[in-house]
Amino acid sequence: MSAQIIDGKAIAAEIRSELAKQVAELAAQGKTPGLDVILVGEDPASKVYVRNKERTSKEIGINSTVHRLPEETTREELLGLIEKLNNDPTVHGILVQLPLPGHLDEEEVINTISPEKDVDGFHPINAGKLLIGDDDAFVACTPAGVLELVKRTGVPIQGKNVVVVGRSNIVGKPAAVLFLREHATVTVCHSRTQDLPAECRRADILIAAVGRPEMIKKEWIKPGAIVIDVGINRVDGKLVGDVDYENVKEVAGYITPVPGGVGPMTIAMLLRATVQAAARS
Ligand code: NAP
Ligand code: LUD
Repeated sequence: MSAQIIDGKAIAAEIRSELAKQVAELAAQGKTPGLDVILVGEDPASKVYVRNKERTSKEIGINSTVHRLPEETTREELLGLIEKLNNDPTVHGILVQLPLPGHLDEEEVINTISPEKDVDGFHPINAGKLLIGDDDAFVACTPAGVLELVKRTGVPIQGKNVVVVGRSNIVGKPAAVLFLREHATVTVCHSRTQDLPAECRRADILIAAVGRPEMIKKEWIKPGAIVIDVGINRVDGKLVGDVDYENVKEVAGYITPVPGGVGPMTIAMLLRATVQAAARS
């Protein structure tokens, strides 16, 4: 038996069309959602992602502005732009695409974004609110997308073993907290984990966010498990995930492809957060 493929691209499109209706309602009240994205430098992957964010925002009626700044942008220029957007009532969401060039301090930049406009959910106020269970928080878009994909399988999460491989602040850690909130039993693995295959084999829901091409093997998968592949790795000009997809899909119950899985959901969740921010304003 072969796994059911979770079509993130189609689910993201469905969510966007629901959001388009909400955007129209907000626009009728004079509250057209505004999303400003800041891209510093020329990272090729970042350019693709930002272009997708701009295009999908516009498609559903969000007022999207991309600020494309040169690599040599100074700290003062970047923080100045963020302050300006913080004070602009037509801007509901602010996102600074990561990674930033090395001379800019990501933590300082994120801390400068007003928490009420931090649609990425990266500001310590939002990360902290997620941790303590405050529902007002903006939740990091990639983990929010992962949860949405799992929910749409219809498989109950409560009581299940969720194993998250990776503990970054933008994916692994918030994913673990989100699934804990759904009453799963959560294990977080990382580069010092002693027996990663054994930990993975206990997973009813396995979330891979490592950044190592096809690292997660068929033998590590509990038959019937839900496998969510967050990884995006470029190998010989091709995109591959952290999961050995062709083999793992023979054992898993559900699996996300790369591309067409989590990536489009990250953007859909960003648009959802922007609509939320505008509705609250
Ligand atoms: P990251 O900050 O580099 O974190 C990687 C994590 O994996 C770290 O916690 C690291 O452990 C762990 N790790 C590394 N090698 C390992 C190994 N051999 N065994 C077990 N754990 C290991 O990466 P990230 O930002 O979370 O991103 C992870 C992947 O997701 C990347 O491929 C990225 O491109 C992709 N991504 C996709 C989306 C999307 O929308 N689809 C969004 C964000 C990221 P330590 O903490 O011990 O170092
Ligand atoms: N920084 C993100 N940096 C990187 N994939 C994304 C992403 C769309 N501040 C901030 O947007 O949320 C963020 N906020 N991130 N990411 C990764 C991360 C950030 C990654 C992939 C995609 C956003 C996406 O659309 C497509 C897919 O998987 O199907 C493929 C796109 C392609 O490269 O062809």
